[in-house]
Amino acid sequence: MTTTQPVPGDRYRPLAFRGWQPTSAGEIDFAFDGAIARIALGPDGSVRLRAALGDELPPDPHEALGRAAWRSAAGELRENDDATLTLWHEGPLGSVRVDIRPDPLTLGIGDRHGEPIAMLGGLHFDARGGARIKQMLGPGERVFGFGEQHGGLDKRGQRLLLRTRDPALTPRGAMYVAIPFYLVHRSDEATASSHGVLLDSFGAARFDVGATRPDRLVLETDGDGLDLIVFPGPTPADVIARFTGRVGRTPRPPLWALGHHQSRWSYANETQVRRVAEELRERGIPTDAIHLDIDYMDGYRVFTWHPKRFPAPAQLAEEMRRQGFRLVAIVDPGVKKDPDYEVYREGLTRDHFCTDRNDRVTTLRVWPGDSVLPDFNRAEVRAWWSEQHRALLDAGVSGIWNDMNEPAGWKSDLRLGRVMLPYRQQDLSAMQQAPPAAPELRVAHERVRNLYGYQECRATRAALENAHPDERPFVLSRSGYAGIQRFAAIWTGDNLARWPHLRESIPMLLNLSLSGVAFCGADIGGFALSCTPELYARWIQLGAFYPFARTHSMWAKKRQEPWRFGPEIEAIAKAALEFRMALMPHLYGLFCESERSGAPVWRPLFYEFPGDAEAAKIEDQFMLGSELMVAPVVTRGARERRVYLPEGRWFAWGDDAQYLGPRWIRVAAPLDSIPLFARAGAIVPMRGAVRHAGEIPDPPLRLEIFPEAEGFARLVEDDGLSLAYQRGGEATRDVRLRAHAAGRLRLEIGRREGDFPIEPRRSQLRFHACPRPQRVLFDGEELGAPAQGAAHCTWSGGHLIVAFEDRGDGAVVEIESGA
Ligand code: MIG
Repeated sequence: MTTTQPVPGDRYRPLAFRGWQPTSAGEIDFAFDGAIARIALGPDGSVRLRAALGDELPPDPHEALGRAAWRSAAGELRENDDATLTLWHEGPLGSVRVDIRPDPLTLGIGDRHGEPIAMLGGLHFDARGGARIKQMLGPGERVFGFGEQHGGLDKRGQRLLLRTRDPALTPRGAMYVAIPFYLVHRSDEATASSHGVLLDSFGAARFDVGATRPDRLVLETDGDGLDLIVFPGPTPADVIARFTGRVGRTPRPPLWALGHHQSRWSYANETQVRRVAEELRERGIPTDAIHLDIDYMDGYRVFTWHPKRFPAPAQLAEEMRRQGFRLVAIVDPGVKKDPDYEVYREGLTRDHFCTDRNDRVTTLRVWPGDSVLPDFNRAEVRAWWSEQHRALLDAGVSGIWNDMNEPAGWKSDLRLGRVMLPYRQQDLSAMQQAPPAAPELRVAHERVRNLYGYQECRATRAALENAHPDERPFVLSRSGYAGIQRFAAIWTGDNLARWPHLRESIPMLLNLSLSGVAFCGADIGGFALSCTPELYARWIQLGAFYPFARTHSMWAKKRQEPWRFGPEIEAIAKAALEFRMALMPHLYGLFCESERSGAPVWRPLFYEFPGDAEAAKIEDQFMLGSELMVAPVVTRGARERRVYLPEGRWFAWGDDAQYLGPRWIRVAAPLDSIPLFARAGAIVPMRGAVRHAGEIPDPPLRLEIFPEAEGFARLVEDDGLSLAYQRGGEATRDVRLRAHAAGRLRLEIGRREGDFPIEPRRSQLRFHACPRPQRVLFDGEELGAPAQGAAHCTWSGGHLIVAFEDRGDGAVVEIESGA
């Protein structure tokens, strides 16, 4: 028997192997001296490895997390002559093969043809049950994901700590969100393949991503052993579909939540809210929501309204609603320690707050002064917290913004109007979480810290569901864990109004997207420090494409509404947001797709072009779905930029200039423009710009068509607000582009499926780069110039527009240009 030699001075000790045996569920258990491990295969071809000190694994955490239970697939097992084992599974959802060496435990994971996927080994434990394991990294492999992180797109060469934390304006170290998931991608001509790894650890986790040894990725937990799942690909889309199948996907948001949100710390009274609303409408700047930061509360007591600043919140919300604005209110987890405050009193009586080892309720200094923290890991605490939201929801607040939920606090007070003091992270390591009645269930805060915001958002989402059972909730969160997308959108916290932060928002949001969080965004214009006009222009141009688009800023800086930077910048901001509103059918379709498959809305180039090694390096361009590519300007003073175009034909948005990739090009990017490209074959559903989700666009629908031999789009329409779509209340239509012989183009619009009625309306098709046609046929009938009621077409400047009476029926358009 061989044992791994301990590294001198290493806190981890090697494992002495005892034996293995299959379980009745088709898993394999491995016994070591003082430790146990289990390998299980999932029906989708994923491989789970759990290990812990002792002779029993801790209970599966799915219930605590509200996830679906893990089901092991019945794998086939073979014992080989050399004392190794082969475990495999083949099924409709996925296939995998694992070659296992029991001593020392090593897993070689491969696909069903034996092509290697991942190699893991070197399992060690420290005395407290923290585990360490290593994954081999091949020379061409890049490592993405890890949720919300500073730095570039590819994390190879870095050391990362995943522990939820308020980095307090220092762009370094652990962040608010901890998602211990990564995607390994290899792209070279011969083999492009991806796989993903989730280290399901609720306490701090460490990753050495080839920093110490370039060919090793070292994973470490702080306790509770190891629970790791490898998700096979081969494409990035396959990996993310499997990963989100496990941890959950982004439910379809209400349409209004996809509009622009205007926020500031704080619109601190009703007059300010009214004024900003009025001005947004007067100036015609599209916006759907206004956020209320902490000053709406009475002495920062959560679930209260300040009696002077917000004397009539219900009336305000109602007024806002009439103008097409929703209100989103901030909620912090810290409950003011104040014996006259109902939420505190009740929570205390019911033992709902986190306590220390001596059963004393833990206090933390936050906005209201000394505060206590609800223990969201307990279902009864979550239910109680949900109920508290009535004070806000009854008044007509539509969405909840969960801040400070890492949880964060400090020792010195920060007040509005005073100098900003440096934050200090309170040391919460001694905090215990569990009902005092059941001391054996207590868990040290550090062991479950990363779940704090996740569980809070779970309660918040339930609050909205309870109040409006047939509406889609909107929750925004600063902290989160793997699967947070089931409950909340994520914004990336306090950034600075500086160019590097604009630039960095791209890889940060792309990695969050790859980590399952489709609905994400950064504060447009930067949170802290004052923004320059040029930076704001570039930021709102990019931010208009963020899945979650919110302008937000801190009190100690110049105001940041779109008109604060002069008329030229205001016009740029307005145009950017109008474009977002016009693009909404496309954006919405992407969210619908994400709900179904987990596919991110924002995608790095390699996601769509997995075999393109150059694409894998690009971190200042991104795909918005699979058809559009955005190449924002993120450099001060730049009025042009280099753009990488992967394989295929591309159209520049605006002038329809065509390029053949793969190649680098240089494009002009004056201050009022952001380079955007459509892939040939793209069918991009758009509509007329509106100022908010409640307005009726004109035209209601226009398909932007970029001709190619083949193209496909799925149009999804529903009421944008309720859950009726889950009961058939949506209309989907497949649109296909088929170019036959040269000079002939055919577009087929499928019949509507689903129950959502499409009221008769004038929809449009716009064919780009289209030579003057000789004939245009609509359902076989030749079209002429505009005529009342019937379909008609107009051609000018290389665009052919077909307008038709759209009742959701199928249609075929044929264009003959006789070339
Ligand atoms: O201690 O609520 O990231 O968006 O404006 C700061 C005030 C607390 C931090 C959030 C920020 C919010 C601010 N909050």
